[in-house]
Amino acid sequence: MPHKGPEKRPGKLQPKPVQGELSAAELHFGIVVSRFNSFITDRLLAGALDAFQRAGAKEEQIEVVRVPGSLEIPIAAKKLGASGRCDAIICIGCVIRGETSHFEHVSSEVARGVQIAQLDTGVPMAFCVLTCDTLEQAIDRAGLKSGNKGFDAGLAAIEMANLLPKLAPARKLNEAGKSKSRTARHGKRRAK
Ligand code: INI
Repeated sequence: MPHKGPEKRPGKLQPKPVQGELSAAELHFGIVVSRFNSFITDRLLAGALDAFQRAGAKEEQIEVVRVPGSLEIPIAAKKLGASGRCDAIICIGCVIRGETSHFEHVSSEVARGVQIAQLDTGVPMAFCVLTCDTLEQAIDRAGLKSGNKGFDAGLAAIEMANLLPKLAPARKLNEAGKSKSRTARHGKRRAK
């Protein structure tokens, strides 16, 4: 699946952007799915799997982990990220506003937890936890009027899995075939 190219602007610098391809070849993905509101989360999971399949992934490249509710997603995602098995992880949940403030606690903590998990592990985590006022809003985002957010998260996970290795520290081979860090190459210039 090719990216839509950037608009060409004559007379301006056009550096080539660094970005991840939408190919799942040779990658391993984790999907952490909450069982709470499974009517919605199962549809989001199907959307994510559809994105992986279209990008060429096979079943053995995908690990699905089930947790009771959205609050349990961050710890499972962090453990899975730390396992070193996954190039990217998708976090799927659905929080629907009720009559108490529970909604606020669950939705803010899961977002914070997933962000911490991806920064701590360095494994990109696509955030697919719907936070909706009504069940209808959730249904719309799980395959109806507003598309399937699981599919979108699948594409984000594939793109990030391909992007992050390109952002690793620059290395250059010396005559002996050994890699030399960018700092070593530019150290002399910086020291002036
Ligand atoms: N979990 C959800 O995933 N969605 C919700 O809407 C929700 N509400 O509203 O309560 C919810 N609660 C459970 C929570 O995520 C934990 O599983 C539970 O508190 C046990 O730790």
